Amino acid sequence: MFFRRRSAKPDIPKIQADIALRTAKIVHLTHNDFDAVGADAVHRIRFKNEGVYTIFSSVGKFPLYLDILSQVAGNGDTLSISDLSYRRGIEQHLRKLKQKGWRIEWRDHHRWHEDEIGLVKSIVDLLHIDTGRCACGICASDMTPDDIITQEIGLVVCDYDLWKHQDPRSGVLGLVLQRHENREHVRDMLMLGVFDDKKIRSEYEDIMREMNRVMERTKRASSMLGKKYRTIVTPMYGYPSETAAYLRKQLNSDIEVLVSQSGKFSIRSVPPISHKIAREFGGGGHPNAAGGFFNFTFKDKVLLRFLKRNRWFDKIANYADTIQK
Ligand SMILES: [Mn+2]
Repeated sequence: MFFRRRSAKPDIPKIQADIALRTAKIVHLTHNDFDAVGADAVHRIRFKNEGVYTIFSSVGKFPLYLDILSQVAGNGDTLSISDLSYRRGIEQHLRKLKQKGWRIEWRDHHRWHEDEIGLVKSIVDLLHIDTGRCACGICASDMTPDDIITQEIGLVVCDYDLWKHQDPRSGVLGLVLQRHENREHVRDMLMLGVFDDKKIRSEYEDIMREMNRVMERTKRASSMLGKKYRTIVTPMYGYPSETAAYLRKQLNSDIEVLVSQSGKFSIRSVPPISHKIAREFGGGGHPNAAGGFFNFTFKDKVLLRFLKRNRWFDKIANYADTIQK
């Protein structure tokens, strides 16, 4: 299978019931990658007595989950948000959550505007943003500063999330967590201070084989565009981070844009301008890695699938060329 299985639609009534009937005192709403899984392990170590109910969310579904939560009474329990960044209009959900009796803590490492920080800070109980660390690292030093295991989890996750790649354990775990069904297993191992086992190994080897096929296929489909920057734009067949790194090495590009069938795209760049480019297309992120959204028509989708490119390819490459480093 070349196309990655799309995650199933969230079962909203079930999540609503789970939250309403929860015994856990902490609801942890987080992203769906390695950073989020590490942050969840930290939460579960810190709040082992209080109990943690976890929601792993894509960036796109974040407002939906806040909306679901804001319909349930908080009773003084804590909603802890991690590794998710500000979205326009999110303050309405936060206000409603406060009215419903939730304590809100938010830890993130994405880039926020000053006015966004001010706005959210005026509503939530705690907002901690640190762009120099991964979200898991922020949680570890905030929640369990004296715990040896969580400090090590933070180090391994930050090594991956901040693209340092010095610790061989981080590449393996980051990749294994591209399969969401591995999340609970890896998290439970992390909580024990275990970073490698038989299941993690065999998943890694299996994913490596699949990924090599995907990277070759992406390379064949890619277009080299741009004047100032060497910008590669290509359909996305999975593994965006690893594929972008592969394309950069193979084709000596400055910017890599991987576009999915829905119009969602993932961007990586050598010059620190990814977040600026993404912002132009309804997204955001970090200077060297970000994501956004093209408003695809039906024709755009057909062209992408069969011709491996459409009008948005030139649009984003041309826009990138207008940005200074
Ligand atoms: Mn992160």
